[in-house]
Amino acid sequence: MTTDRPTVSAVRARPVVVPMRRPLATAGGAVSEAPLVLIDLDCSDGTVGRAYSFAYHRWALRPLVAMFDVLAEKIAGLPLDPESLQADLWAACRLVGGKGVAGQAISGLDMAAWDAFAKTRGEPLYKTLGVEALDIPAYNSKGLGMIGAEAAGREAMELQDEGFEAVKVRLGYPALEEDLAVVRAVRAAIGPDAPLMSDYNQSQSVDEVICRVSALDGEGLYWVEEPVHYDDFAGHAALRAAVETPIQTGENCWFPGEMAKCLDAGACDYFMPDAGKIGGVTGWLGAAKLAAERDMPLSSHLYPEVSVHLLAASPTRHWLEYVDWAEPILAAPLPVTAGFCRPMEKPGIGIEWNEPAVAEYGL
Ligand code: SMN
Ligand code: MG
Repeated sequence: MTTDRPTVSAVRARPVVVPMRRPLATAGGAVSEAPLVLIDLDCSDGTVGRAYSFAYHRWALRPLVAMFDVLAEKIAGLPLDPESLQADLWAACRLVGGKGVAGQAISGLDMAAWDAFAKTRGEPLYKTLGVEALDIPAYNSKGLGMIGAEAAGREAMELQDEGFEAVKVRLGYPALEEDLAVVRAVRAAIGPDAPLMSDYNQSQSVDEVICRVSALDGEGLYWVEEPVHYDDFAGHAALRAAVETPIQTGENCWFPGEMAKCLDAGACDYFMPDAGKIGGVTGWLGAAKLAAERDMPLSSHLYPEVSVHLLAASPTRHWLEYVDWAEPILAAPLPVTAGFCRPMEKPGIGIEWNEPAVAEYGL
């Protein structure tokens, strides 16, 4: 029992819809604005833990906020011990289940609790996790939705000009020839050596994607992400056996338990947890341990501000996905220097709200 710690006194979960500079059309659905839930976790000593949760769609904000509100009641008055708070939230959700908005709320509360905990120690999160700050290679994922070959070539250069070498392109056009044309246009724009990631957003059947990735094998893609439905692990493995391009997946796996099933099935060459679905910081630490045991390169999905700390704490760290979708409501964005990001030196994750912007975009 950790009686010397402050306790959780209240949680505020505020919905905002932040405009996106480059709306992202993916083969799994369009994201044209960033719907976020901003979490403030107040503690008895005045510390405030902050994190946000990405809701994907505006319509998903209401149930997500409601889930934050009801789960917050389960931890009010308890000591600020992030791992034991997550255990309590899991116990509360055992019958409901821990996927969907429940899983996102558990993960978001966990991130806010770790932020508060690191702040009570007066140190950045990476230090609380017992590691050093590191420069993590980042790819620019802020654009290259499904916009066609010509526009994709132009946009790829813009994305590089923002200070990155590596970029990610979304695929899954109606015909294979279009996927090929887009990849070739982007490659011609970024040069032969720049890492080029690609993402099918769960859109293909196993047979179709074997055909497509076989055709793309000679194009030098760094990885092909989520080729089929995220939990068709056997389908991922069948593709992997048939092609040479590395397979990346994981952004939709719930908590380390589902990740373990994915890895057991031999579904991927690389894995990319989403901090908002893998169980926040606590879940990520479990994912990092699993990845280390199996020598599995680990990249992040969204949430660059917290993920840069988490990758520093991951022995098999690989790439940080850089998006700027929360930037308008943050007091300061995560800096990028020549394609690398480093955890911020502020206490906790390093997230502060830009309150006038929050008021402007709040619902
Ligand atoms: C993605 C991210 C966020 C919303 C939609 C799609 C994409 C990615 O899968 O990996 O960046
Ligand atoms: Mg993806």
